[in-house]
Amino acid sequence: MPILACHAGPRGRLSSLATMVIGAALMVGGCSPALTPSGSPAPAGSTSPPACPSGTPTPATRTWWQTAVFYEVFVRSFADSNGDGIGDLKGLRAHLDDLNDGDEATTDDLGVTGLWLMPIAPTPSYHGYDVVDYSAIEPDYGDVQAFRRLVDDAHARGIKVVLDFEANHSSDQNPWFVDAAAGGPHHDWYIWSAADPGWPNPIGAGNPWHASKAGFYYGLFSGAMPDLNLRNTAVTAALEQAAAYWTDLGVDGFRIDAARHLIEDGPDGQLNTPETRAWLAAFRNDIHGQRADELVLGEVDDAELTSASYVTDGSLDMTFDFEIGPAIANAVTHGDAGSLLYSEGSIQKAYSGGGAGTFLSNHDQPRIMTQLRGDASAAATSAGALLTTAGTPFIYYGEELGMVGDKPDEQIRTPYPWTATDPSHGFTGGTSWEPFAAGADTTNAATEGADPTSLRSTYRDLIRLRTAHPALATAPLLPLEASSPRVAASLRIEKNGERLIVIQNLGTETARDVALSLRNGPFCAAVTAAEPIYPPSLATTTIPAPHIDTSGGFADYRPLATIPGRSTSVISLSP
Ligand SMILES: [Ca+2]
Ligand SMILES: [Ca+2]
Ligand SMILES: [Ca+2]
Repeated sequence: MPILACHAGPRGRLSSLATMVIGAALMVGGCSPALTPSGSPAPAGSTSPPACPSGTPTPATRTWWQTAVFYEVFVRSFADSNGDGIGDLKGLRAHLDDLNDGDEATTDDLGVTGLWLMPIAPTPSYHGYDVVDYSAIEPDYGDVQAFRRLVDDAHARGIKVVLDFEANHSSDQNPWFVDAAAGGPHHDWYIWSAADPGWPNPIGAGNPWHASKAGFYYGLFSGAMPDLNLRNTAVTAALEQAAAYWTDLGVDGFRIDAARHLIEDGPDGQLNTPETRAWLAAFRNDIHGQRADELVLGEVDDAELTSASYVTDGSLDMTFDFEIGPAIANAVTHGDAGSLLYSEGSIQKAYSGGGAGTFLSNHDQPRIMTQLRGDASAAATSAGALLTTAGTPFIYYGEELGMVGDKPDEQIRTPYPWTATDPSHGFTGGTSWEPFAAGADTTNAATEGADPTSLRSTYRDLIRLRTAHPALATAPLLPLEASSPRVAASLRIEKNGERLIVIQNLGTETARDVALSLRNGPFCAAVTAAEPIYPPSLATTTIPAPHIDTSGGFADYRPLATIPGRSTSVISLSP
């Protein structure tokens, strides 16, 4: 338990329970009178905050996906219902209560409010990113009935369902391509050249043009994944029809795979072309025409300013930000608060109207616990950053357990260990399609669910915090000056809404007597109370309120006498 103060200082107020805790702390390690939380000092002269603007305030409005916490699921690896060793829709449905049981009174469930399912359409591959039929269910995973039941049960629990959507390329076994390669009516559904155009590959090695009996065809990712010709309106119509099929089944949105690769403009124009953006904008309009609140999200695996530009120009509702995850991991690894606050400021600036999908790692990257070399406190602190910063967070299945895994891809997509029991770990009654990652004896849902200090319990608490305090998702982030370079502190304040201070100690050592300051802040009235809202262990602690000065900010505010290493704390301020 963090130790907050040694005695009640001139401005610090301590509850009797906190005093008892402090008494225990004195017996254990002693403490210094300097470690007293204190409201910021009132300067001499005028001390009133600036005047508030006149007029009737309106509360913030938010779409469902701005405040959602998503969970990315690889269905093949999540839960197997029939003993064939392959995860399926029925297995996922049977475990929905573990993700969110829809009952606010129970707190064992993780509490996520959105699912992103990696591809579930028929495919020859294990991963599914090469689709054979855009309006059907992969037989390994179940059937349409199983999908309907899954969606209905998810909705009943307050969980939205978003599907992966492969607009850029299909499988070479898709009947469209088989016909195209045979010179049939679908020939122009793909991209052909009589001779090899000799284009460079913009994302790696290998000729993006592939030889066939019908000539060379373009397939950026591989010959087994021919790019669709999205200049052909018949192709676009077929994809919109597929989207309508899933919308009718109740899905809440689509995650467009490889969204920056859709339409090519020649050897130097294979990424982020104006035609790609225009296609996405039209597709998004079509989806919104089907249902206005569906989320159209895109994978733009590019620099932050580029991925954000698809949102600011209206091509997509949301794109994944590929910079914040590595920035969090780096800041936590090095205990560097400045770089975390810089990255949080940068994503906010790039996504000026919101729409950032944030994540620590996904199905294409080494798992975050592997990136952090198994450092559990670093993983918990990274989760604290992800789940308190602006944007819509996506948790990759098993990340909350601390699952490990590195390339090749199969090793970062291993089966989910539900229990400690070898050899199937509650995932299957048979033999799992892929071995479990190392450590499943302890890194599993049951063991961690029973341990209030586990990484899963930390995720669960942080998800609950975020869901209860939507300002964490949508309020502007104002960095605070902290007297320790390892302490990242920020103010999250919404007009007429919540006002929160997030404090993270990224270092491994306890930080003491840290002063927080905000010059020229947004306050236009005094703050009379400060209440700890995270972690749960701070609940009984009394925290002084900051003194709002004439600049609308505060100076030398010491809300916590000690800040444990690798910790996340959140304080709520009241007028
Ligand atoms: Ca199965
Ligand atoms: Ca619950
Ligand atoms: Ca393409």
